[in-house]
Amino acid sequence: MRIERVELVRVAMPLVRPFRTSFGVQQARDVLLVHVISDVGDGWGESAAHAEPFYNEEFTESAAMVLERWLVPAVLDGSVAGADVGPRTAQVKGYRAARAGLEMAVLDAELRAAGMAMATHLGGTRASVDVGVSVGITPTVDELVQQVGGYVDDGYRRVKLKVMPGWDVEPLRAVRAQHPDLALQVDANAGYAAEHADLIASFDEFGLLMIEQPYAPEELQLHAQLAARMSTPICLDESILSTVHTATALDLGACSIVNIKVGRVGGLLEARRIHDLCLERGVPVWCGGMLETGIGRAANVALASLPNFTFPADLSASDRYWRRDLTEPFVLEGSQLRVPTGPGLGITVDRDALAELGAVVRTVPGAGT
Ligand code: NPG
Repeated sequence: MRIERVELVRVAMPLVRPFRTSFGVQQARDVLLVHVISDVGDGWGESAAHAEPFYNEEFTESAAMVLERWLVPAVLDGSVAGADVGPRTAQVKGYRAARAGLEMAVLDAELRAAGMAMATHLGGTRASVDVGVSVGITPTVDELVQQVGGYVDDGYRRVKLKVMPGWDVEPLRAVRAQHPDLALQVDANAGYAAEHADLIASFDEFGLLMIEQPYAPEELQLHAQLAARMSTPICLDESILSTVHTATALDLGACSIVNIKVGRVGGLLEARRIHDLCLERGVPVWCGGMLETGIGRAANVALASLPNFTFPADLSASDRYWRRDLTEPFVLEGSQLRVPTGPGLGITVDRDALAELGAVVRTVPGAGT
């Protein structure tokens, strides 16, 4: 296809409740969408970058700028397919969430034109995927127990708790006491350091599915030491940026489960390569979330339908995040989300919702270029 222009759509989406992690609190998402207009039709993508560079280096403003100046111009010449976005933009280092948004939009346009669903294109094998809910840090343990209870009542059968030094054993004990059989896991977002090893090892008593990213992304040796002394599996998120990072982490014994996020690894196609590598090595994976709108969620659900996505995904129903999503809402069925079957991402972007939320559009190439 030939890409005529790309719209970078920025929209502030208030969350239904604030989301606190070890690195900060979010009240709203500064969402960046990529809308590709081509000779075969259009396509949508979402960049997972957040307003601040607190999860990793990227942030919405930087993602938008890199898209406008380098990534989009790299796909404006000649014929281009989704699979070309990575190679064509390889000169740009990092900015994986920005690149992932562009690749998603090009793939969406290509597959819409071909009449093929994203899940089919990626090799998905499931019609619905198991999902869980990620619960942020709350002002009190009572509020946490109440929130978890509410989500369990909604149907979620797997809960992930955010932990950090000072917010771990006590909340875990309280939630476990109320839900002895719940599939429970924790995520530290790199909030711990070497001196916390004994404390983290004590989480074994809670029968967790896994502990996600206790230490800083580069601390592969520390993760390996922890993995060697714990019965609870270690899962890596922030450490895993590519297939190479995955192979290195596995070789070192730094993790036995991998969280795959489209934005963190630079796109759906690299996500699939990591999935394939882990499948070959007998390592289960699951799909992480970055509080996406229905656009990014549709891509995540398609990815999570691949066979080695063994653990429930961090993909909740639209109403866990938004009063009004930017697409038809994703609805919980049991503890699952249905994989869209329509062409491309299989969703329709709600332009009225975008307009009501005051979305700002920049077109590349802009007038006069
Ligand atoms: O349901 O999309 C979701 C959120 C899942 O907890 C979640 N994401 O570190 O995995 C994470 C975390 C996150 C949230 C990261 C906000 C960055 C910002």
